[in-house]
Amino acid sequence: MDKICGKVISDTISFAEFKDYDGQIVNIKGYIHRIREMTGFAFVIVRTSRDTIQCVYAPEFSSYRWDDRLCEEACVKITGKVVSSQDAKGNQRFELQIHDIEILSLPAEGLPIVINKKQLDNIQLSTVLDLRPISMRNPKERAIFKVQEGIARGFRECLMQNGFTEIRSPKINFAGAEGGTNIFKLDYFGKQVYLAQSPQLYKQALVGVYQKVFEVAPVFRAEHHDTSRHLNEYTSMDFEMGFINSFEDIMNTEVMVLKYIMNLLKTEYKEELDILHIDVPEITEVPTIKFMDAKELLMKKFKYQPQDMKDFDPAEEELLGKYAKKELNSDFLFVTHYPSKKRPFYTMDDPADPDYTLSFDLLFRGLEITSGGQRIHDYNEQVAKMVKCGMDPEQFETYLMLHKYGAPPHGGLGIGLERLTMHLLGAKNVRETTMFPRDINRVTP
Ligand code: AMO
Repeated sequence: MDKICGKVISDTISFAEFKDYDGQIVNIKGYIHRIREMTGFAFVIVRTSRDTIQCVYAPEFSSYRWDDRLCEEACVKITGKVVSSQDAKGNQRFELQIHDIEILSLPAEGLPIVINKKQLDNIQLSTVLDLRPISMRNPKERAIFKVQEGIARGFRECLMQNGFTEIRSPKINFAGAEGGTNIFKLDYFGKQVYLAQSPQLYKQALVGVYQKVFEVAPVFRAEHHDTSRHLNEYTSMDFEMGFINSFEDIMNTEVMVLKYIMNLLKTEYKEELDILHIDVPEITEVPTIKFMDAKELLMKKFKYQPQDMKDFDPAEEELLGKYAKKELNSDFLFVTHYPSKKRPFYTMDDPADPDYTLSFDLLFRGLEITSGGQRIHDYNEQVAKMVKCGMDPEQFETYLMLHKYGAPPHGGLGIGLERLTMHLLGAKNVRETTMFPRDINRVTP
């Protein structure tokens, strides 16, 4: 009987390993990204998981005979010799002198768009999204989501290193956590349930178990409008921490996490940052401003007449972003103490002024990327707030177990991964930084 012992033997090397194999014969596997036929030789650019590798074919150093079936997007195994040289700036460059090409698979058809340029030129976003499985093969598109991987990885790594436990909350829920009309209703064997708007109720419950928890997972918002910053499904990076001294502990933890993420990107995602020309923000400290002071600033300094004194519109966020950059030299700005009427039922009111809350948003280059704050931990206080919000506490019996049976002072936040990526890249539409976006008009691919 054959047995599988988990020993993985690789017969190929990555481009990063080329420097260790200078002058040696190696194998690589990948897609043919481009073929450039020259007189007497040809460049075959091979796209591997993260790189594009220049391979050179010339009959003088290869007994291989060119196969006319070779074409773009053919999957191949290439055997060749690693050859190094220096470019004009003195940097070491590597290429592969082809000795043999084995065709592993051939595409059935030619691609409907050109993907082998540096970026997708003159292709509308809707087409890029319609063709995501292949448009993402373009090195620039691919880099976007590698950077996004780095952000989520940094969030997870940093919190794990700081004693947080990773949790999994259900996405089919008995009630909404965030209020509002943007909730998807679901028929669950004849019963009405809802798709999770956030892991809020569960991350709070689990503070009662693990004290510090986090989750990176999809959440659902039935957004009725088509905007450049709203998705119907997005990835929420949440954490919740117990035994806090004040809601500033949460903001400090977020700044620590953001510093970690930016540093990780700079060290391990340099290639992608270069491809995307990303300007990684320097974070030393993040300024804060109270909500009402921000409103006053908008009115006095920018002569902006707000429509809504309980929240910001996108233009106000943009102005605050400009103010933070120009006057405070920061890409980030915490706005704290939002009005009680605009924050969800679980938010703790400020004891010094109960019309406002111990909550905050974080703006990044003029866009809200985070909401967070301290939560109510006292049972009676939470029940009273629910009643005040017109909710039925009985419906939330399982949520209230936390409060009834003992909850520490606690709080947390949620960061929209796609929004953070969007403003890191300077993209105009959140769909550009969403692998397979779901919006009011799109559920495919
Ligand atoms: P909130 O509803 O403000 O707070 O969401 C937190 C963050 O999620 C992102 N976000 C979105 N991203 C894309 N499309 C959307 N439709 C969308 N809606 C929100 C934003 C936002 O800042 N439970 C609280 C968080 C907490 O207090 O812990 C919550 O979900 O970046």
